Order: sequence, then structure tokens, then C-alpha cells
Amino acid sequence: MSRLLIVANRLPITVSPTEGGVEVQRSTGGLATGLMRPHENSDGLWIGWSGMTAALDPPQQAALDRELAALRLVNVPLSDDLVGRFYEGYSNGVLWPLFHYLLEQIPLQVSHWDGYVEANEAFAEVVAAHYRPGDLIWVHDYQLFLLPGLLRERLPDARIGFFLHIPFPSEELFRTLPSRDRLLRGMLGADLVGFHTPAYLRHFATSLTDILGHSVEIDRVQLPGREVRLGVFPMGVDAGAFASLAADSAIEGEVQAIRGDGSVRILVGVDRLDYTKGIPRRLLAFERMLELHPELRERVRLVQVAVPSRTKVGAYQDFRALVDGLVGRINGAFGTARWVPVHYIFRGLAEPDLVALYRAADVMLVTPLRDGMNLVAKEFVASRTDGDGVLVLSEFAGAAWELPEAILVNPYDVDGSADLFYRALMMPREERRARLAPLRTRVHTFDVHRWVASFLEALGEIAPAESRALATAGAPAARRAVAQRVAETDSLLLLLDYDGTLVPFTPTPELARPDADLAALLRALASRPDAELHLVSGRRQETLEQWFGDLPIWLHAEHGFVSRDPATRQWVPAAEVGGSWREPVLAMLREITQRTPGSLVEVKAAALAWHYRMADQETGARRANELRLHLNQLLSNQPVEILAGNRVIEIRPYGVHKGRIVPPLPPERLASTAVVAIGDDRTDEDLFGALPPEAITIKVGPGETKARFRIEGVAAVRQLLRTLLETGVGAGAGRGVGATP
Ligand code: ADQ
Repeated sequence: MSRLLIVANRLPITVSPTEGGVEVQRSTGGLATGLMRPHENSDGLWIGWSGMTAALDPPQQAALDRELAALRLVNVPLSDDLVGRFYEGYSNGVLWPLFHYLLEQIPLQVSHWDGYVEANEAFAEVVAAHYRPGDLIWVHDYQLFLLPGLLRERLPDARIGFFLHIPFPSEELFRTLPSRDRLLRGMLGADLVGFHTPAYLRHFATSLTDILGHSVEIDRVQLPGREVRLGVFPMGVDAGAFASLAADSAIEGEVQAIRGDGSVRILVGVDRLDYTKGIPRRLLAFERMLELHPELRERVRLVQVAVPSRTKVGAYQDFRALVDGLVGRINGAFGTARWVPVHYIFRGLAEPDLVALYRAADVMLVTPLRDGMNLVAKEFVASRTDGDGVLVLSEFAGAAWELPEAILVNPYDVDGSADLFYRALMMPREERRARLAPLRTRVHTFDVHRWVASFLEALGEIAPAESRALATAGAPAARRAVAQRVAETDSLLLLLDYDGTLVPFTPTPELARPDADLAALLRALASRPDAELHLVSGRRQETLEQWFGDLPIWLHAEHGFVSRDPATRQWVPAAEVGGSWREPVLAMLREITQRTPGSLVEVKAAALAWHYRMADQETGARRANELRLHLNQLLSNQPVEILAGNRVIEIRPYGVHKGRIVPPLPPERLASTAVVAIGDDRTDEDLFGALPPEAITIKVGPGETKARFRIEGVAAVRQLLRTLLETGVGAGAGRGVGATP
């Protein structure tokens, strides 16, 4: 079994300094309980912050080190200042409200990103220092979005999982974040990214498509040389533990004490005091119910437990005052000498007291404005071993997806909530039991242990890095192969695609002109006496002539439809230009361009192309499908082919493709020539296919390919070409070509 490295912002302990030592208490929260078992079984480590920023004296520090080592916990030391910026400032001041759709809580100017980066880097250093090959790394939550990416740089072969405990917001909201790209890239360092619900996964996938331009399949994203899996893993609670606690006779006594003679029905709320949990509107809805149903006065009571949380964040201090004010107002307006409508407890309760309260409740109110999952709802269900009690649950809690038999409320609708609270109080016994039974089965089946096991199983199923590397034969292997072949031979034939291979894609084709670096690189390659360089592109002859006309290289425009020999500098077409198909196709392309903002038509000598790189992704893809359908009908009897490239559809005469530019390679030439072809597009597959098996074919970026090797992008292509410059062709002498590993 692999060792498990759990990485979360906090260690599952609370540390309090004592005279000459420290007291370490284990946390009992859902995450801590759920992960403790695999932590202990796997002989692994739990890496996180201890919660301490104050310096300990040497005996205290020694005591803490001993305690941590015994529990296999590793502290990531964070200074007071860094915690202020990373945790309170960026994580809880910016990410938390934004991911919960509460834009008004976000500061006018987003700051402390630097602290966020610094803390994630501190985590990466500690994890990398403790990592051993074969370990599984499981990173948790929004404080550590960058960590998977930082770890991937340090540990390219590690298996890394990431789970987000809070919602992933709609892409339209997420994209307001200035650092959106870096956060997404950070997450994509993982091999598996998990969410509580399919909606969060969908939002994340849309962000990847619209912000980073990745194409996402339902449960995976293909990156250059690597795949990232996406999954839904709704987190559960330790239902068995809650059930046994609830059945304890001591708890039964406490339940009776809370319920008294049963003449006052009890509604219960249990939350961290957080503005996402919907406490003020819940209080307003309770107040409204008392207004609408005066007969309930002195007959119902709301017990609201709120555990103090994030007390150093400004928004939470104001929020506390708001809740205090509302409780005071309701109690002042409705209370009598023998009845207080809202019983407010501002502290955390020990687990037995919590379970007693869950058991005593007639109605459990879980009404967050937005919540990743909400474990309180599940703890309530697990504790109701008596099979009774009503759960009122917000539509905007992740749990609603799994617990639809609850009474679902829109917490923003105060009047509607008041009606539903009333309905829950009045619900007949049979209905209460009928609704609770399926909830109980689900909460027990999909408990926290099942959650941990299914995530780790999915992560464990991902092929270990070595076999992934073999399957894709990445950049280091390509560089080694090129170096070796160059050393064995005495001439070099280089066949290079342009867009997406030598330069990155740009919004419009004319922006992708060669930069000075590239021009110098091509010139240097072309001036080697032993090298023959071919540039083969889908572009027009005029463009290639303008950009590369003065280089002594072969130019092939329009995928090889027209070529220029460096000796004669004459452009020669491969087939007759024209055809009756052009006019109607052009009309069709113009019409679709008018309907698709951001798309454009390119008219070439032989071919016509419709580019939709700048169009809205969804519309672009839909229109491209539509266009292909119409073109297929229109052109069924014509000697043309329709080619779907990278956000472009091209219509060109049949049989003219990049493969035809390959110069004759009789056996004697092949034996003495290193043939290297590099391209990123579907059209380059024709080139790869036309080359003999000895050729070194290299695909740039993701997607299916006939090529033998794959490298990740333009920068890596240029690096490989630079290596070629540094290495003389070997004339069979096997001259030292140090492949960069
Ligand atoms: P939280 O926002 O902390 O967690 P939640 O899932 O409800 O929210 O978990 C709270 C935990 O704290 C529960 O185990 C509960 O028993 C305990 N708790 C709350 N109030 C308490 C009180 N007054 N006294 C004692 N204990 C109290 C984040 C996300 C959630 C997601 C979890 C797990 O915000 O949406 O469900 O992570 O992924």
C-alpha cells in the first residue's frame, strides 16, 4: 500500500502552550475523523500548519516536536504576518466570499496574493522534503489551490489528488478574480481533482475551457503529455459514530432535559458563525413565522448554536454584531416572562451535547446561503436513530443534491422559508418518518469512510508516472532520440509546422508573425551546411514570402499546395487552382461569420478557411459542427476535403496535404540523414504519416497522434531546436551530443 501524505491548511490538532510543555488535543471535525483512519493505516504523514505562530520556548518546542512525531504530523511553520496575509487576507477575505457568491464581502481591492503564493510555496517545500517515490499526495481545499502545481514542478512523477471542500462558483463569477489563471493552473498540477457535486465540477470545467482554452471531456482534461481526471466525491460523516453516540443512555437523559414536558416544539440551528450559513435570514424567517402564526408563541423555541469562527477577519466581527442584534430584537419583541423565543449559544458544543441537541430537535434548520456540502445536515440525519425529526435544508447546500427528501428551501426567500418552517413543524408523523428513512440509508451508506476510500481508489487507479511517461514518450525522450540520431548521421532534414509549433496561437492569424528570437533560430539552422529546412504551413504564400522570403529554406504554403525551392525562389503550385465549389463555399463561410462574432474567413489560393479562435467557445464549437454538416451536403460530389483543425475548418482540394512535401528519401539518403518533423495540428498527421518509420516525428501538445514523441509547447520546440544548433551533425562518429534530461 502506498504511503498517504495528507496536506491540509491545518493539522488535525489544537496546541496550547503550558508551563514547560504543550497540550495537544486532537480535533474531532469531519475531515479530521474521516482522514485519521487512512492516515494511521497507511503509515503516512499529515502535513499542515499547527495553528501556532507565537514562538515557543525550547522545552515547549521539544514537547511539541515529540507529540507531532508520535502522531506522524508535520508542521508547516507560518509566521503571524504570513497567516494574516495568506489565511485571513486572501483565503478567507477573498476566495471564501467569492466562491460562496457573496461578492459584497470582497474588499474593493484584492490584496495579499503575495502571501497566498508565499504560503503555498512554504507548503510545497515541506511536502517535497518529505516525499518518497510511490507516495500518494492528497491536497485539501481552497487555501492550497497553487500547491498541486508547485508540487508538480518539484515532483513531476508524483501522484497528486486535490479535493475542494467549498463550492466551485460559476465561471462568470470565478473569472472576476485577477489571479484566475494561476489558480486554475495550480489545480491542474493534480492528477485527480475532486468536488462535492456535479455542478461544481461543471463550473470548473467551463472555467478551464473559457479561461485557459482547454477542451474538457466529462471527467478529464488532456494537457500536453498528461491527463487530469475530474470527479465527484460527496463527503459524508462518520455516521456509525454519531449513531452509537445517539443511542447512548446518557444522551437520552440530556435529550429529555432539553425537551422538557414536550409542550414547546424545538427548532435547531448549528453552525460556525459565518456569513455563508444564512443565520440572519433564518432568524428573520423564524420571526416572520411568529408574526403569521401567533398561536405558536410560547409553543416553539429556536435553539441556535454558533461557534465563533475567523474572529480576526473584519467581516466576521461585523457579522457577529448583526446576529446579536437580530436575536435581541426578536427576543425583545416576542419574549414573555416565561418564554424566550431564540435560545442563542455563542460557542462550540462538545460532540455529546451536539448529538443530544440533534436528537431533541423537532425541526433541524440548515439554511446556508451557499455551502460546499454541509455536514451538520448529515450529522443530524445520522443521529436520528429514532427515525423521527424533520430536516429543512437550503437548496444552495451541496448536501441538497444528495438529500432531496428533506424540505428544501430558498434561504433568500424569507417569507417562503417562514412557510416551510411552519410546514415542517406541522408535518404529520408518518410523513416525517417516510422522508427521514431514505436520508438515513444514504447518509449511512455514503459515509466519510466511503468518501475517503472512493477518492483514494480513483487516485490509486491513475497510472504511476513512469508508465505514463512511457506511453507518451515526452520531451526528454524526444531530445534524447534527436541527439542520438543526429550523432549517427551526417545530414539533417527538418520539417517544421509554423502556428502552434514555432509560435503560440494568437487571436488573429496576422498577429503570429515571427519574433526576432525565432527568426535568428531559423536563420542559424538554415545556415548549417548539412541541414535542409522545410517550413510547412497552412498559411498563404504571400505571408510566408513576406516573413521568411529571405531565408535559404524550403517554404510550403497552404499545407503543401504551393512550394518554394530556396535555390530558384519560385513558387510552384501542386495542382490547378480554382474549382466551381469555391463560390458557394465562400458564401456559406461569409454567412456563418456574420452570425458568429469573433470568427473570420481566410481566402487562400487553393483553400478556404473559417477560423473561430476568438469566438465564444460554445457558440464557436456549435457553429463549426453546423458548418461541417452543411459543407458535407454541399460538397459530397466535389474533389475537395473538409478538415477540422485547431479552431479552424478548412476546405481544400483533395489530395493536397502536408504529406506531399516530403522530399524523396531513397535508402542511402535515409541511412545518412536525421529526419525530424514537428507539428501540432491534425494537418501535421499527414506529414507524420508520409515519413518512414526511422523519422523522428514529434507532436506538440495534447490529442491523438501518429507521432512517436510528444512535447508540451512552443517553448519546448524552440529549446529542442536550440539543442540541435549546439550539436554538430556527427558524421557517424557519435560525437558527444549531451541530451538535456
Ligand atoms: P464548514 O464550513 O466548517 O466546512 P460543515 O460542513 O457544516 O461546514 O462542517 C462544520 C462542522 O463543525 C460539523 O462537523 C459540525 O458538527 C461542527 N460544528 C458546527 N457548528 C458547531 C457548533 N456550534 N458546535 C460544535 N460543532 C459545530 C467546509 C465547507 C462545507 C463542507 C465541509 C466538508 O464549508 O460545505 O461540508 O467543509 O467538506
